[in-house]
Amino acid sequence: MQIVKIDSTPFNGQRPGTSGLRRKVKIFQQPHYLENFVQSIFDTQQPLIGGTLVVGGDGRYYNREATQTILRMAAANGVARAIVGQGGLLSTPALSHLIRKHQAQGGIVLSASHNPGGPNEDFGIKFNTANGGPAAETVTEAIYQRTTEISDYKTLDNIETDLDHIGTSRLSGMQIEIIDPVTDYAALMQTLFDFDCIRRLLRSNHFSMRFDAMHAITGVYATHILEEVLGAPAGTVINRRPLPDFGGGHPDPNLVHAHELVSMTQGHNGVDFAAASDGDGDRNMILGQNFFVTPSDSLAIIVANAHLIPGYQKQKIDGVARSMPTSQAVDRVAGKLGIDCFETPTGWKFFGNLLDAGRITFCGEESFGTGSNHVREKDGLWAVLFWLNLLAVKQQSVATIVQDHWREFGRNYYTRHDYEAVDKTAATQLMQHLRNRLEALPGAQIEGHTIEYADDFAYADPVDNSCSQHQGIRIGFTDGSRIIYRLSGTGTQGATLRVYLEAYEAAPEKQQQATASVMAPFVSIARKLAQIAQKTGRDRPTVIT
Ligand code: G16
Repeated sequence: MQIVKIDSTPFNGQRPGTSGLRRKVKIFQQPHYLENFVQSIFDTQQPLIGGTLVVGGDGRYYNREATQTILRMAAANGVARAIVGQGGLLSTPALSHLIRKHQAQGGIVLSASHNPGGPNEDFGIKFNTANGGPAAETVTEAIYQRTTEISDYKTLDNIETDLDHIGTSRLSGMQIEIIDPVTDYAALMQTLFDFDCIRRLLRSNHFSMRFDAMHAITGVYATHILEEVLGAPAGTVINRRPLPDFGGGHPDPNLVHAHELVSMTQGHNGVDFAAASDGDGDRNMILGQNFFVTPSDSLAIIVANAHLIPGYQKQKIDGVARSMPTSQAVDRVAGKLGIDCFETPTGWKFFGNLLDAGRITFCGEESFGTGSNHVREKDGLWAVLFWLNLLAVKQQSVATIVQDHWREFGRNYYTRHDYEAVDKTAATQLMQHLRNRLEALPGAQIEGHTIEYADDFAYADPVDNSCSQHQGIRIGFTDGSRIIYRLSGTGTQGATLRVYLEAYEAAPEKQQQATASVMAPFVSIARKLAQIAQKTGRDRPTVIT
């Protein structure tokens, strides 16, 4: 096995977005494209040399080829030990756990998350640091800078690793351990939740559930944990087989893309509980019979009920954090518990420092992400198990738990409108137009609502004092409602404008209205304020969640 140095030249645009570098598969398949990015990781992350690297992905098209490329390059660059999920598979939270468990120096996640997969769809690569979490902006920026000046990369002469058999082998000087992707993660879940209690619920004749793996990575994890360990009836996990193109679907657990699952919850015979996860297993959607739990509410309810769950009974709840566009429901819970509540920019990487410093125990985002200090990624199945444990303890329906929560804390009605594949220049101009108006907005009255504040969100990390600017436009009204505008950092086509809308209702008798009708006035204000139709040519959003 010979180490070879291959000449290369930089590619434009290898700056990671909200969560790693996501591009069309065809772009990644260009000679040297993936290699340049991987070499830039090794060139800038010195502890990996002589250290341990964890590698795995969500099984999407190009996962295996990329795994082989990374292993050859890791060996050629002097990594001492690589831990790889069997078949090149690892869910994102499981990979985070493995980094922490083995005190690895980092990990590489191969995923474009909820984006579709296949030869004409998306692929992605993300570097996680030794804490198990997505690399901070300073790290991703250093990797990006390196991609702009790279002139060669190191690899091994064409050699393939057997990814399918569990065991240890050597590749040049590097030890490769192929491990079962599920075992360690399942063991971690068992330390947090009352499996006996959940088992009784799942085996009861009065309870029915479905989990939709959307032909993505959690099929493997959910089948083992829910059906084999917890005894849920066979068939509880649907779309369980991970496929390179996710069966042609969009592995995004929301009301639009998980419609098959949603229909199973509807009507008198609808299942009592349903949940779905995304491509790489870090997102979750929670449903009850005829009931959808918004991710923002789910976070608030998890925090409010943590004392009922074994893994969190034992620890003090340090604080919570939510991304800025996530509803303020959790703020109210934090207020009542007397704990800190941090508002961070969109992107799980912003929770890392707070978790590492013990400032927060739970965190979450409106984008179907919830997690805790057990790993440094959001964790789809963890959220599902949390809810199952809660249902088992409370012996109430999902709807009752949520509605009781609203009665106690008030309800934050919430919706998000996405305008996808918008012309990039038009989207940038729209944001700039809003920025230009910010100073004039406070005090203005629009359609009967008074604007209290308007700003361009900036975040100063309380742990390392790093500052992140331009993280979205926030417009807050005197009645507690908000409109947020942001451009997505995960799309691969044009720009995606996200408009997040939230309205607070304290009165229980007004908490049962349809979200669309409560939000309608704010949708109208949001469109007018940003001149969405004029600037983007779109008179309606592509996706409403
Ligand atoms: C990623 C990030 C999340 C973020 C989401 C949406 O999730 O990890 O923190 O909320 O993207 O980001 P954006 O609004 O910029 O598209 P995932 O599940 O795609 O890795």
